[in-house]
Amino acid sequence: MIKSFDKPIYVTKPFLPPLEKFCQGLEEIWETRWLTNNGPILRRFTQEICNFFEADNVCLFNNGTLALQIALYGMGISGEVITTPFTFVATTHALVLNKIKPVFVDIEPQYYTIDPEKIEAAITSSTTAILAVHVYGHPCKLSALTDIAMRHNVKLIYDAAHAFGVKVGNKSIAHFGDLSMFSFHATKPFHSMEGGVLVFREAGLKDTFDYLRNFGFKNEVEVVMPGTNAKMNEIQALMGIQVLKYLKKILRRRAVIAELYRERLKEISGIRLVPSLPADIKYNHAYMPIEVDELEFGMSRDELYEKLKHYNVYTRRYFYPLICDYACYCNVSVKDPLTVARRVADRILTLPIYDSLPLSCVEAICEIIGHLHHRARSDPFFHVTTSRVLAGI
Ligand code: T4K
Repeated sequence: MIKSFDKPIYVTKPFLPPLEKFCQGLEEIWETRWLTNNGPILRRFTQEICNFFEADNVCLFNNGTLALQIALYGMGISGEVITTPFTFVATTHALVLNKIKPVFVDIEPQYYTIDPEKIEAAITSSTTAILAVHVYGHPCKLSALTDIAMRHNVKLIYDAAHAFGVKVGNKSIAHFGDLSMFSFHATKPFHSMEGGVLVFREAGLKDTFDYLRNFGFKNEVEVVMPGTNAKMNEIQALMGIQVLKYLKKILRRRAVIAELYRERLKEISGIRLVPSLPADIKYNHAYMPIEVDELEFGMSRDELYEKLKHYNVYTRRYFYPLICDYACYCNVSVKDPLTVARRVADRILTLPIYDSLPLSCVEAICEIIGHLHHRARSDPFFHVTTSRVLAGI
């Protein structure tokens, strides 16, 4: 008898530092009464992030979306930008809110990152940049993208929201392209509750980003450009400092969980796992994506998603629908047929993964998936009940 979980298992659960340690940190804030506006804890956190990335050009923000929006604005990106439709909607919003036209091209089928072969055909005289996404933390095709960006003299910007802690060789992934944005949202392996950071090549952009996140102030009396308020506060910075201490442990644990999923799911027909990343990549296991092949598995991705809820397992369909299919973007003309992106968006499911997820739960989730597969293949009434559930009957 396959049992359901007593409590819901969500796709993620944020790591939290020991409460007493966090309270000790709060005492400093209570003493200084410095809550935001480039306080001492933010300055300390910024230094730690510089050390982490081994980079000088770093600027922290109150979330990743504003960081990306400001990056595009501060770099003067305009016209058209070639990007992926298989991402979180914030990637495209950051372009459109800057009055930039997103030009969607397809993804590659292995790791779901933008397909370099599709980019060149989409470049026009209005193209100013490529905005690629290290989706799920999978590194994009870095050298192919660098080559295209250089040959066409366009900027190469990475939405690295998922990729904190990812390394290529011994180098942080932040060292590729002109700029990378990492999200520190609560749902990420590393977080500061909300937050984000830009890591960039051109030192001259540092002042611009600092001004833009703080109303354009250069000093008390000079406003040098129109800016917004995108500052990280002291409590976010405190959370960031404390979570950073545990990063290695968090990533090690996620690797163990992912390995167990892979081991248990590899034999289930109709479940496709992402191929292991090349040996020189240090991966962060930010997500646990699988593809569901309806014919082989015996039920569709949506049926599986619904059925798992009956067992108290709340997976997510990151990233379905494709961005270009959202109501607010369906008027954007898309020339690429997006064959791979469409297939993947219809089949993708991200399973629960977080450092505190017990291995016994991973075993149980895989057992439930195996059981559902078996029933879908052998029980003639299974699909009838599932379609009633999907139709809300
Ligand atoms: N670019 C990309 C490629 C991104 O994926 C994102 C964000 C961004 C840019 C923008 O970065 P930020 O501005 O967010 O820094 C979540 C996150 O809010 C979002 O950060 C993330 N990507 C996106 C992929 O996922 P939702 O609406 O799906 O999350 P939500 O609230 O449904 O949370 C998922 C599950 O996590 C919940 O069912 C339970 C658990 N959870 C969540 C929160 C917030 C907790 O246990 N505790 C929590 O505090 O967007």
